[in-house]
Amino acid sequence: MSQNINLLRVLINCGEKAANIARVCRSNEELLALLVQEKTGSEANQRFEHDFKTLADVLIQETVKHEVGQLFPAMRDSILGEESTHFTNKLGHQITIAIGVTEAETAECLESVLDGQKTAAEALAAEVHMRVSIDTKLTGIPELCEQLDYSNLGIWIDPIDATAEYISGASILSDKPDIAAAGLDCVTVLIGVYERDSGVPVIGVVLQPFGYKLGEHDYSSSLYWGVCLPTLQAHNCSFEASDGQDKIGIVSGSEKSDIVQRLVDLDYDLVVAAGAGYKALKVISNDAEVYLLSKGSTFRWDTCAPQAILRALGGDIFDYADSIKQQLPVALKYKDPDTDSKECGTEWKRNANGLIAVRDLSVIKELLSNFKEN
Ligand code: 2IP
Ligand code: CA
Repeated sequence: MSQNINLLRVLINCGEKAANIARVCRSNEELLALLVQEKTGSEANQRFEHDFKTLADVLIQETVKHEVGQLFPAMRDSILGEESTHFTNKLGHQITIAIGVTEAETAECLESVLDGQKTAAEALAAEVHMRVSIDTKLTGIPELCEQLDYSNLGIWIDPIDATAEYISGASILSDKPDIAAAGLDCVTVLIGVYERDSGVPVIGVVLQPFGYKLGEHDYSSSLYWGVCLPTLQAHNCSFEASDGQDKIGIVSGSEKSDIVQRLVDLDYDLVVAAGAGYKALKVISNDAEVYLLSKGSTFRWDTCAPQAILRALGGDIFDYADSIKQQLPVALKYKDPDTDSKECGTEWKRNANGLIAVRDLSVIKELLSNFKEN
């Protein structure tokens, strides 16, 4: 069955459904109250052993798993994300977040997690079961090669990247017109497909659920996709090239000061922005030449999707420490670990050595020759 269904279209629709769920949690009064309780740490929040934002994350992750797993059964067990599906409600009951066959079943499951908040549970379930076909509004989505081996494909999902920005909601601009420093702009949904044998990311879908402001509390998504398969390279990211006047580097607010200084010495005009996905997206959109992170604070779900898009554009995301050590660009890979390391908790999921994301490969060459090991 999956031969006739286009995986990219399915992922685009899943991403938009994820964005809908993210938006609903901020526009539905009851759901927003749960998010805000979390922000203020009010007593009411103690009702949940897990925070509400984690519920939104898990729900999105499970929705994507459910939809892709149904259409592409060979991929079902290789759809991975950050969150576990187990929740404990205030009565101490363990509940597994599961997408039901019907909307009512999903609502019932959510209601037990949400401690009887029926309206909120129903609003979320309605989004989960909504039919989304945003792909039909888009042009240029390619047919994928028929011989795609789905059993060799895995998915990393970050349902809501930059969760702190998602909850706070406040927007803060940077001093560059097209780069936000913090807030809803920095929130992204990241869905990346990688080849399990080679570990190479091949399809990426990145959405900003709050990409376009339509009204005071009304937003629509901006959507970016890229495919970099051996026989097909395609994307929807044809942005104007930068004017070459400023060399912009984008970094985390927690980047080490000596790294920042090195970039400044290389004439980078540095911008601090929240969200690993957002920073990579700013490289995709030509607003920054490089996103450099010298430490291991991102995970596979943060990078798989934007890396696939960057590869479709001729760029890539590289392992920071390894590339410097070898004085060669070493791309991040997503190979499944052996059983032993899987048992070591989350460590194998971390991009432990930091990263360098570029759209133009000449940028990494210059960086490597100037970032020699101490
Ligand atoms: C986070 C989020 C943070 C980022 C961190 C990610 O993911 O993107 O913003 O830190 O690396 O893991 P920074 O903003 O300093 O780059 P999440 O919000 O999903 O935990
Ligand atoms: Ca993340």
